[in-house]
Amino acid sequence: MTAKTALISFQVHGDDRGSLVALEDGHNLPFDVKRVYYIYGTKTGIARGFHAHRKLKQLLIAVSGSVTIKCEYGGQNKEYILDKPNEGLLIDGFVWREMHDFSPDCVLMVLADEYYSEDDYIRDYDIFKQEENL
Ligand code: T46
Repeated sequence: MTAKTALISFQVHGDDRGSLVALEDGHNLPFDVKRVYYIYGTKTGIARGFHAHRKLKQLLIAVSGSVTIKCEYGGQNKEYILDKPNEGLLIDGFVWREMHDFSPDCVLMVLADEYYSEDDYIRDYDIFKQEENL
């Protein structure tokens, strides 16, 4: 099975003032971006996600702080710690994802290849497993 999750590193333009990362469609992003959202102020002990998408491609970047992303697809379980503003996790489509262990300063920015649509979500784990095995 083709990998549906992958870490991508971005070039850092650094100088004595600090650092800058640029993300551009058709250059260093794995898809054209239609939507950006960000998750922040997550309370201690709270986990988010617990769903899959039918088609959506997303790139998750912890631009501040850290978060653990748990992914499941094709019988594989993968865990990624995002803690670098110059690193993104690509999640391509049919992957069960959970977000855990947000640091208090975590700002998780997500780039997506489609507009928000609740129809693309599978929020029931049993349905995810059933559809995955079709
Ligand atoms: C994902 C993980 C990584 C919108 O109105 N527009 C949006 O673009 C999004 C993403 C959400 N919403 C609304 C829907 C809910 O009423 O914001 C509320 C919270 O969304 P949700 O509970 O789905 O958030 P998370 O953190 O569980 O999941 C989010 C994304 O929804 C999801 O696509 O992969 O982050």
